[in-house]
Amino acid sequence: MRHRLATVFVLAAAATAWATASDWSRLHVHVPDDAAMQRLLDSDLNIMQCHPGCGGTDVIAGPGDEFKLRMLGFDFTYVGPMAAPDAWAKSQINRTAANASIQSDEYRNRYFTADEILTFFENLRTTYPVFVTRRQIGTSINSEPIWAYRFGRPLRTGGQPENNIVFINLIHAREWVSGSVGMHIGLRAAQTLSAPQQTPFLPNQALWIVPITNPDGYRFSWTNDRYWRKNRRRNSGGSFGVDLNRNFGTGWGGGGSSGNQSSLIYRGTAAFSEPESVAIRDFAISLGRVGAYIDFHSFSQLILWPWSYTSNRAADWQAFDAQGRRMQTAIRQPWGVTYTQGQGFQTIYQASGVTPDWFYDRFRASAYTIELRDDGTFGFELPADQIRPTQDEAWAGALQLIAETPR
Ligand code: 0X9
Ligand code: ZN
Repeated sequence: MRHRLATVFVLAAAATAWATASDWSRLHVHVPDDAAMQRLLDSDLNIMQCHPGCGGTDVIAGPGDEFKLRMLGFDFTYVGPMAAPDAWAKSQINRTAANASIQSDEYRNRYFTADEILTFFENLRTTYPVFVTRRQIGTSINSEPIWAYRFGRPLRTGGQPENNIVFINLIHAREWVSGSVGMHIGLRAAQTLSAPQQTPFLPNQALWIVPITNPDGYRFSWTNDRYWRKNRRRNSGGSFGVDLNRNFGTGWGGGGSSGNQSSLIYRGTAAFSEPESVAIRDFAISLGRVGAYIDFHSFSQLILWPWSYTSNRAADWQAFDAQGRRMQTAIRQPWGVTYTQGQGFQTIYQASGVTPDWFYDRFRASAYTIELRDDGTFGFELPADQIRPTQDEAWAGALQLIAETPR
């Protein structure tokens, strides 16, 4: 009798697990041409990304999404189960208190919440007060401050104008390893500045890091939906979110962005309609000179340079190509992984209103999107044991760019 009860219990548990797993899946959708890709991107389906030569894209499919795909006329294959979007949040309910110490390796071994990331940066500021300062550059839709941290020697009045390098992290909420990379680069920058014989920084150079560009979205990806990408704007039609990386002014409104408010790549009502993009824009303009820029995303292991909104070559495309190769070589050093480099438009897909196009347009900065690990095996849910190598790769690439930015 006890046996039979146990069996019934196990079966019931298995049935529950199966029901949960079967509700969400990863599908590989066949995309025959650019028009079909735009159609998919204009829908409200949750797209993972198209990789070079993938001939399609993966979709995070919930209940009803397979039907939608069929209605839109797409063929697809089943790749595997996905966790429900709120499963992560549920698993965090009993999570123990934060340790955001900069002395421990914890930030290399697990993902940090928004509060932990900010505490980590505040710890950097109190530990290295001479070299690390901060500035509030704006406020999100949900009234959260957006911070930029400056890493550099103290400003000398009357000295040469600063040549600024700007890195931004977590513009896309679900790309969590971007936040881990921001912390690592911040710590390494502070450490090298306080050991002058090691520092790559010139006396008039400053590195600015925005640890969490999209704070509302990032918090939401922890509490409600692990696959959330956009900000948390309430759109006029009732849906939520503008893709901040389609909201910048250069090429705004073009291909590879969407006017559908429910789309993952919804561009907003106008260029710079969102407070988070305005924060980045006005902050950069206030700096006067920006020599280099990186926007850290995941995933696909890519180094992308302008333009992304057009297939036209940038005036400096040969310099980008050469520098991209040097960054690629640097990034390969720590773990032997090769990041593909090239112009954004041709290397992955057209995208209009992205941040590096604007930084290049406005400042003629050496402006990049770096897509961190992995190659799509785990995608946004990169296992924690890959945080450290990803951080090493990003720091290697950053060092190369910093060393090449004297102008
Ligand atoms: O689509 C994006 O915004 C970026 N990829 S992601 O999967 N992290 O969302 C890439 C933007 C860079 N440029 C081009 N797509 N050309
Ligand atoms: Zn992204």
